[in-house]
Amino acid sequence: MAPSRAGDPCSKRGHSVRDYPQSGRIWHGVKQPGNPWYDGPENITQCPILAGTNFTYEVIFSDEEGTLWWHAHSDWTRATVHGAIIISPPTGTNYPLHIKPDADEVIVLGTWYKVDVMEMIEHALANGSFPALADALTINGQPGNEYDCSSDSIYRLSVDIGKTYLLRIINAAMNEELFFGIANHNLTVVGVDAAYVEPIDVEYIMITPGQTMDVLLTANQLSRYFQMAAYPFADTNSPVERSKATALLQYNGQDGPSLFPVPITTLPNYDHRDVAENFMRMLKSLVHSDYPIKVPQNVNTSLFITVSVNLLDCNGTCGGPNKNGLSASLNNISFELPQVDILKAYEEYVLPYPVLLVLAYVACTMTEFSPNLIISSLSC
Ligand SMILES: [Cu+2]
Repeated sequence: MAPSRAGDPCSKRGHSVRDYPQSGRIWHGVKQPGNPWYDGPENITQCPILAGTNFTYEVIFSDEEGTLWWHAHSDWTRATVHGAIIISPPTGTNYPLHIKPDADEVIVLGTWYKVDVMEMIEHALANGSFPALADALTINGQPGNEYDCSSDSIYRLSVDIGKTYLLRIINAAMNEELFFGIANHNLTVVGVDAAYVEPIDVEYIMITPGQTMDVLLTANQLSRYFQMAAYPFADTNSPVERSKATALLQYNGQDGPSLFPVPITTLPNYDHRDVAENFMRMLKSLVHSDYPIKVPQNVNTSLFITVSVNLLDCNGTCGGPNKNGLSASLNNISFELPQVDILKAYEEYVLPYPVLLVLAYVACTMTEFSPNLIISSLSC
């Protein structure tokens, strides 16, 4: 997607995803005030884009600055088409603090499946089982040299010594929280989800699915090649991906064999929970006069919200743990699409959209658990 300026509207044409009968596009993290009709989830805020047709979205940017992304949004179609949204500071202004990168680079971390992801998730939903694990993790579409036959197509990021690069890192993986780092290079995180944060210097980041991070990298080393890697963090008993995607940071004008890059040794074990938690605790919004943070000072009500994947007793017929079925919930209440057609109700009864959402919520909370309720909320 072409770079946008903060506050600009923008149009984008969304085509149906090839091979799938219907889809939508979501502008992940764009707040779109008063514009939910162009947000993307089909049958909630828009009709699906049918195969062979297209639909032009109007995307409204407000106070986002930095990196976001878009993706197909029908069940698991986001594993297929997705891309970066880059939002520059408004015309006439610049990045806050001392952020003056010499160049930008988008780094998309992803997952790759050999199976048809839509067939696979349909099977998992019907069966109450875990969805299949990815066949590979990827960095800008390439799995790297730790997978068979992938050395030739490894992703390479070329840099000049002495320059600073703004890496716009997007975790587009379906479910994996990922550690990411570059051998012998510190990273300075300056933005998360298109909002600036107090800069933090780290050896690696931990980025969750759907999240974006703007990270400064200074090319200050003397070898030719350095390994970069993405590796899952998962402190769970559920099946998890345990492979590693690799790529190369390569210095222009330096010599050295590419088969033996300086290896990355600082990534923690996949289940290193303290490390992941410490990293998340370090992230704080930037306090800056040009970017005021309006945090409410008085809290009237505390909300306790538990996000879970429950086990559903289905008399030994399901494919989850101990032949139970998996079912996602918020505070032990799962979601099922309401019988009311929200779009139609809006058109025919002209109820305000918030009222319809409340009605939909009431309808949903009255719904009993059923095995096919692992909905796309697991994704975004
Ligand atoms: Cu999303």
